Parts: sequence; structure tokens; C-alpha cells
Amino acid sequence: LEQKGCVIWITGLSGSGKSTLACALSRGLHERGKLTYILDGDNVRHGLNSDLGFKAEDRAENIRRIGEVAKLFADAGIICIASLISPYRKDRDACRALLPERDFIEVFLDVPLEVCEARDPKGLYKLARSGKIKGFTGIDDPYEPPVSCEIVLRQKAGICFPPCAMAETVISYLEEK
Ligand code: GGZ
Repeated sequence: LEQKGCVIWITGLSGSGKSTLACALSRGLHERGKLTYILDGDNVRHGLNSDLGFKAEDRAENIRRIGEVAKLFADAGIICIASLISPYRKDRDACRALLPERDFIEVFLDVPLEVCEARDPKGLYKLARSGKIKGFTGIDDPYEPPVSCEIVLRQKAGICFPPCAMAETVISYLEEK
């Protein structure tokens, strides 16, 4: 295996398109002969992290474990794509600190709350607004946007980039580095 592993960490609100971007990115990298693995918060929460909920300590532990597993994949030479809300800066920074500087690429999927809420693919924002879900990120739980991260993919209401175009932006960055 000639490839060098790394971690691509996608952070953003629920419904911002993290999982979709992760899939598009994985596909684009496969087309270039790269080995990837996706660690999706929502999926990992069904298995390894099924003991965790959504209070700040649980989110911190969710992120910590995914960060450690992502590092194992990177050590094995795989491009590991982690997609999870990871709302707290200090938790993301702790994952960054596990790897050499150039091997952690933080991607902020910057989509306004209104846009995520309008999409509401699983109806969770509606439940959060009506108080049926408590502590929902962006509604009554915090999201701390990155202050300096490697890549920002910004979307506005009405302007939505296709996932494969965003994936290409990330791949171009990787190729440059
Ligand atoms: C945020 C929640 C919550 C609360 C359930 N807050 O859009 P989804 O549904 O598929 O992705 C969200 C997922 C968030 O899991 P993560 O592991 O990415 O979160 S974190 O990084 O903060 O640990 C959402 C669903 O779980 N979900 N309750 N209260 N998202």
C-alpha cells in the first residue's frame, strides 16, 4: 500500500449534509484508487457508542472514541472520513492533537440553521422545536463553529452545491498537500 493515511473530520449541524459529503468524498477517493473508511456519528452510535446519549459529556466521549478509532485507521494507511456534529471545539481539538499536524483535516460544512431546519430530513428539528427532543444542537444546545480549520464549505439559503463538487474541493486540497 503506497497511500498514507489521514483523518478528514467533517463537522456541522444535523442536516447540513455531512453524511452525504462523506459518501461523495469516499466515492471520489475510490475512483482515484484510494482506500477510505467512513466513521459516521449516527452509525457508530448504533454499535460502539450505543451507551452514549447527547449531553455534553456523552458527546465528548462519542467524539473521543471516534477520534481514537480514526487515528487507528490513519495509522493503517487508510483515509478515514469522520462525520459527526462534534459541536464542541475542545473535543475536536483533542482529536486533532492525536495526529501529526498535517494528518488531520477539519472540514466545516457551514450551512445556516434555517437551511438545515427547512430540510429536516428526519423530522428531528420539528421534534426539537416542539420540545419533544431536548438538547438538540442548534435549537437548545450549542454548536461552536471552527475558528481556524483547513476547509470551510459555505452554503447559503438557495445556493446549494452538489455533494460531488464539495468532495472535489476536499480532494483538491489533499492533492495539493
Ligand atoms: C443533535 C441529535 C440529537 C440531539 C439525536 N442533538 O441528523 P442526524 O440525527 O442523522 O444526525 C444527528 C445525530 C448526531 O450524532 P453525532 O454523533 O453526530 O453527534 S455528536 O457529534 O454531537 O456527538 C441527529 C441525531 O443524532 N440526534 N438527538 N439532541 N443530534
